[in-house]
Amino acid sequence: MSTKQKAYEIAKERFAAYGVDTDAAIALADKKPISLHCWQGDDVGGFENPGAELTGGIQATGNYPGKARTPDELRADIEKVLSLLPGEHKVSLHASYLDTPEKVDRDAIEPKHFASWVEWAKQGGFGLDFNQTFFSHPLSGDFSLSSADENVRNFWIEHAKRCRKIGEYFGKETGKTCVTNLWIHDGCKEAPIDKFAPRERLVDSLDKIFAEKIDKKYNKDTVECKLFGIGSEAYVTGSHEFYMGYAASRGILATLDVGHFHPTETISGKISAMLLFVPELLLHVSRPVRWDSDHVVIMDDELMAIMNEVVRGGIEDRVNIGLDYFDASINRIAAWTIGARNARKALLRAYLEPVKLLKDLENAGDNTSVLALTEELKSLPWGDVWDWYCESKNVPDGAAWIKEVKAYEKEVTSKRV
Ligand code: RNT
Ligand code: ZN
Repeated sequence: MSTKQKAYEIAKERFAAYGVDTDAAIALADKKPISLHCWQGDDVGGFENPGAELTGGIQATGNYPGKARTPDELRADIEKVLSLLPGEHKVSLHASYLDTPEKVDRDAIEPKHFASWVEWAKQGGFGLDFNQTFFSHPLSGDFSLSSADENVRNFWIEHAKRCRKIGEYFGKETGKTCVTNLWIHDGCKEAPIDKFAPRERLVDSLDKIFAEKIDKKYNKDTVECKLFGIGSEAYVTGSHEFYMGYAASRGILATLDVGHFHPTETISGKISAMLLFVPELLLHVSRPVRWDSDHVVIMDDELMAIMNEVVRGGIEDRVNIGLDYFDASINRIAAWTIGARNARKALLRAYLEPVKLLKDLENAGDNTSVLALTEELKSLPWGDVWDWYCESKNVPDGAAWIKEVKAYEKEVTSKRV
């Protein structure tokens, strides 16, 4: 028996004392898909124009060498990351990551431009998620779907409609539902006098985009709100209230990004309220440091609180988990791996909580015991359960995976110049 297995056997007994079945917790944490965001691999660059500037009020800082330059390189990098992660995954693509030798503008993209991604996903046995790309384009401007310029607005409406069809194609081909996320950067540096007009235009654009019914078995639509961005500090058309109302009234999904709220506002606190009014959520698991900085996800209080909410609420089937951050200052494969492992680790930890026991105590009005117990649970050996989970899936532990990433850097990414 390996050291990790021995430690696991002890941990198993410790958790059993609280009525927690660690084997069952591992199985549940393992099967919930986490969507890996393709854009960590190349600083949100995409493959339309090499070297194009990232716009839309988001920024990837750092110039660590070795970012992926082609779809093949990006796929190889993601495969490396996947080999270092336990559990089910999906891969989330942006429209700007199309794979075609032709020049195809955003209002002309078709499923065929993503065929190589689909073949790859089928081979890997994982699903794909999708995102319309409104930023980093000559027509992005300050406003896209809420633009006063009808030509600009129509261009983006067409783009968004096409993306839904690509999402449908992903769903049909992979056999796994695609979640297509719509985020626009629209907003301004100073508060406009007329705050209604852009929002009225956005409602109109969205209604046009979502007019075509697509089978939810293949594609589900979600809209992502935001508080501010660089250059849109004072006004964002697609605010939280805007999309909350829109998603609830249209019966579509809403996306909650950890970094899109005031610094003391948490998305973990919003999940139970939102799910009473929207059918499902997409979470953009990220880490904001003072602003929407998209730092690598670490094992912080909010990550644990998010996963606890998902498990305590028994809402796994209505919460889609995706990652969204981009750090170009450290090895990108490591950045991906750290965040994705942490998300899974926090999920496993949440499944190791004696939820029923805590709820019973709460319902009996024994808040003293609830607080005492939740604090005691923090030091149970959940790390031993995680380590055994990884070992049992042949996934390397910390020290070992870092070595693998370093070897890959030496052999592959450092040669990309
Ligand atoms: C931006 C949003 C959005 C993007 C990605 C690249 O603030 O969070 O989700 O990060 O689409
Ligand atoms: Zn996001």
